[in-house]
Amino acid sequence: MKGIEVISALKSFIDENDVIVSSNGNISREVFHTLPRPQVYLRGAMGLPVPVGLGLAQANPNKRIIVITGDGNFLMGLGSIVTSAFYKPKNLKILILDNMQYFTTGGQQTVSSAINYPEFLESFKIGYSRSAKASEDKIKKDLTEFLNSQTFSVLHLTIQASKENLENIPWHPEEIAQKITARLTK
Ligand SMILES: Cc1ncc(C[n+]2csc(CCOP(=O)(O)OP(=O)(O)O)c2C)c(N)n1
Repeated sequence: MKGIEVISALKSFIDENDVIVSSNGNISREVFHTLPRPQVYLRGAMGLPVPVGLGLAQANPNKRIIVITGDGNFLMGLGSIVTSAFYKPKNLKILILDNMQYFTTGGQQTVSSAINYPEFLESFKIGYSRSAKASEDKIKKDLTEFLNSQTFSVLHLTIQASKENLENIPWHPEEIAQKITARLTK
């Protein structure tokens, strides 16, 4: 499956109690054009989706925070998975969309292939973790288990790299921050 297909499949699982944090580049664009707005679209800032998601989850225990991150972003901010696994916020869900490349900047290879994700994630005793290839016939089941587990959860899905020629997000980061703050303080 392509990343945008996985993101589209998420649509029927989320509501206004959910806040999505998307990693910079292609994934933020796909989230912007596919899911309800506003969400936390990171722009420019690489490596930050998990740390930002962790902070939001701790500060907003009544919201479910769903981080959607590329493998490049995930690996750049890797330390924060350890912190997240230590605190295990029940309302934090991390979805890694792994195309094994920095797709946004031209498809340079990441070091994702050096990681055995099932063993790596299990080693932190994360409440729920699963690593699989994203597939049409399993995606609903995978998303249901991942999102319904009443614990800190990580789902690592390998995806097919794909470009959808989506327009850039027209909102400046400050505007994104204002819109999401308004949502969170409502
Ligand atoms: C610190 C830093 N280094 C490099 C970049 C340039 N950059 C923007 S997006 C991106 C690739 C992100 O890769 P990944 O998270 O795997 O997502 P994908 O593009 O594959 O969807 C890079 C290298 C940046 N914005 N910040």
